[in-house]
Amino acid sequence: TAEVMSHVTAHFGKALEQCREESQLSPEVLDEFHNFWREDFEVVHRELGCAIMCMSNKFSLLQDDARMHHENMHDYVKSFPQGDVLSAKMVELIHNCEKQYDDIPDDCSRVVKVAACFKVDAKKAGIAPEVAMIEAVLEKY
Ligand code: BOM
Repeated sequence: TAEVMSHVTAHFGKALEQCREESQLSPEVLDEFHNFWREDFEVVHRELGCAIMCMSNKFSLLQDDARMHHENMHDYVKSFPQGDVLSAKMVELIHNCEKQYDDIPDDCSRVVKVAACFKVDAKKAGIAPEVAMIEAVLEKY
């Protein structure tokens, strides 16, 4: 659900500042991670892909090939309130997007395409959070 996704995003987003330098993601492109979900934010910058990869690695969500670690992602999402209602869907949506862009050799470029695909599909599935929902739970993490 969107409520659960707001918690996952709030927690995941805390890793952005740890990753900003190495990913070269400028605050002008994305200042706070939760703006990822804004209607007018375009998920297109290669540096955002690098940042998402770096952030994911902080929580062991990727395998050595920079693809999602299914079991760890499942457990990560499950660790949030009512996470069990979102975890399987989230893994399914991300994996479906990974399959569509598997031919892109550059990891950062591929991950940003996967993230953009995930944003579209999460909206379609009705599990994309409103930014206000994320802001309401930021202080919990
Ligand atoms: O193949 C690379 C897999 C990358 C997984 C992350 C994709 C989604 C990132 C963008 C949105 C994040 C929102 C919430 C936290 C996700 C863990």
